[in-house]
Amino acid sequence: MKKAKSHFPRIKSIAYEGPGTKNPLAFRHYNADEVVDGKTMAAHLRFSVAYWHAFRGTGADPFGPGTIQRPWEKGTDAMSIAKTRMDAAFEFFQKLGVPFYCFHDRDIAPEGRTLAESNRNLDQLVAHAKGHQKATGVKLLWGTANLFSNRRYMCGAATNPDAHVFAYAAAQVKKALDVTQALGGQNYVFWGGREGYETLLNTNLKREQAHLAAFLHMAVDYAKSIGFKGQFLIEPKPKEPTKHQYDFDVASGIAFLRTHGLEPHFKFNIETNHATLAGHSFQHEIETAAAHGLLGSIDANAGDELLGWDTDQFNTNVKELTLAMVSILRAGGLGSGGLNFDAKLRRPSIDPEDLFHAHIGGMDAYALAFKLARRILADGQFAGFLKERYASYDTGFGRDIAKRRVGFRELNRLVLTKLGEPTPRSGKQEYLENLLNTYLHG
Ligand code: XUL
Ligand code: CO
Repeated sequence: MKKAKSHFPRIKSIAYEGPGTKNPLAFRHYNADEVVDGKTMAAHLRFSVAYWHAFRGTGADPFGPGTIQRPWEKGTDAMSIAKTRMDAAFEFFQKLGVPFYCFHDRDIAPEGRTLAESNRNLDQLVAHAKGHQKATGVKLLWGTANLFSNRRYMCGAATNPDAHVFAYAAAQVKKALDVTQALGGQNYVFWGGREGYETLLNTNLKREQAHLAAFLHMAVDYAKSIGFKGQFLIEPKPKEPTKHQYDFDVASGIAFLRTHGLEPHFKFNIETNHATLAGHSFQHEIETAAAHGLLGSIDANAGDELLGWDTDQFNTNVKELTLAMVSILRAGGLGSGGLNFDAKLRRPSIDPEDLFHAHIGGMDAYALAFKLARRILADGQFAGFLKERYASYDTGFGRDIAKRRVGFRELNRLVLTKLGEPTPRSGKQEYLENLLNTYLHG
């Protein structure tokens, strides 16, 4: 590939300079090559840049068009702009030092007038991406299809009342799977932004959910037929853009997967801001998935406590991330998943340099959280507390309960003849919160 001109001429590769550095374009905690437990930090954290925000985000909101104008978005030919944009993207990935990126089909190549034309456009950009991946070593964490922007999907894709739209979506996902496989994508994500409803007056909820299940079974069958080995991921979100989305949260996702025999084929891609929109903490969603062996990947971002929508901000809340990392590490990590920055710049953050500040902040916050979580787990104080708290289930009648060896009759007899009234024990929440703070703030 010929050496193109730099799109970020003023920015050098971002280096690790340690916590003492005053350089805002350096890492203070993320040291990609540092080996921890036989693996580099890069391999532990598996950071990824989201193409749609970093390279398609314009800062547009419902009250005004985009504010972010990139120098590489020049010209009138959509295909050549797409290629130059991709050149800029890979320069960014490389300078930032992320091992992965993620995209929707329509992020990287413009949609054509027909599906065949869209596919041809995509093929050209996939060939371009292949060259860049080879030259830089940056890999595809996951691919996905945009089944929510085009007006044909206004009433859903797989849950559309019109089977014609279902068929179109199936054809689009077939291609997206081909493309993800061609680029060595390690996962494939289903986020059903419009798989839900606005009103039950026009919606057959049961049929729509059955159609969604049929769609996902078709995807599983097709992936098998082409030998795609990547992990399928469901990304739950309760609402937005639809009023009610079917993959509401991890718990309802598990029920859906089990009901329709899909559980062996899927794990969850958990997004921080989606968790909070569902009324959960980020850690709750991670723990719920982990409890079922279904923790797959993370869309790393944050909401705003005062706003009730998906603000997709970069997360610099070390406390929230430390708790999340404790749960992720306790679950054995993310496997083929990673930490994908599904996060965007604020509307007034218009400098190309802001892209670096945003990702550096997100990566450093996660790296610090990773280190703190490892210390918390190594010290074992919280684990010891938990073990003690449930110890009554480890022996005697408690163990019989856990092993389901006793029933109401036996326990009734036991309480009446031997146990009597239980002695309440403190939950020690304040003590534990203070203990957590000793790790966060010394
Ligand atoms: C939207 C969202 C999507 C998915 C991929 O809220 O998170 O960008 O991550 O379709
Ligand atoms: Co997401």
